[in-house]
Amino acid sequence: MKKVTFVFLCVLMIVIINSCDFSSRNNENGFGKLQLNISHSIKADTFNYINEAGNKFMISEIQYFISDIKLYGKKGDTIILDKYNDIHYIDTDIPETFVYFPVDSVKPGVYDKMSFTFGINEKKNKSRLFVNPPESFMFWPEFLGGGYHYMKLNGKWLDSLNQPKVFNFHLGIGQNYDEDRNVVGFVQNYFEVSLENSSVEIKPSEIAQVDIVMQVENWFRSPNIWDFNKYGGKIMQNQKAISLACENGHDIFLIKSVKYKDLN
Ligand SMILES: [Cu+2]
Repeated sequence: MKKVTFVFLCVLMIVIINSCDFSSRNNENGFGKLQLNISHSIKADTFNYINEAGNKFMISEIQYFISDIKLYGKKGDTIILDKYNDIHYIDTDIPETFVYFPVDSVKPGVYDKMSFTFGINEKKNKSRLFVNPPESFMFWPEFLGGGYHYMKLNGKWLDSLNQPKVFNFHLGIGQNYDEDRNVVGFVQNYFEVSLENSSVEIKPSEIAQVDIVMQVENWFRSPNIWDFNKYGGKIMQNQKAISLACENGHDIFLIKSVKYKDLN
């Protein structure tokens, strides 16, 4: 019995030593990593902003998910950074969430383009995926399709009588309804954001730290001019509005700069 335990321990040690060796060799071998540092263009809680439809507005908070960062190589190869922390939550009230550091080791080289999913794709966006807050607070009601909000963008606008009104610009799974307002189907609204000028070089044993900004005003800009007086404060049960809002998401992120930091 003791002999068996001893042999087992020996095997275990070999496995551990080998795997440690492998991971350090991975770094030495010169794989790099990518990190996103996210900021937001708007100061919260002030009515300093006016959109293209002429609505004066303020933002109180933004909470959202981005997932599955993709890097597009020169030879048409695509890398998806989806090991373990493939879904990242960002909350304008929680500065620690502004840094997204996927664990994936990335082959060094110049990548032509970077993109990621805004929200969570249908395979992964299932109820009870997150058990702890703040992520769990993002749940999307079961009868509206379940899973999680892609984004909660909350604030107020001044209506046509100049009265402040609350808006919940919330994105997630949409619904199709029949004439009696029964849900007859669901619509996946997550989308891919391709970053402009997002050629990025991954250097051996270094972290490419990419600073990106969410240009919050762009949610209301193009191709669809967003008028809060037209769409109202709640859109979670309005697939038409959600889909127009998601179309506006194509240019919300801008790359500011790329810095490099030693991996070790
Ligand atoms: Cu909501």
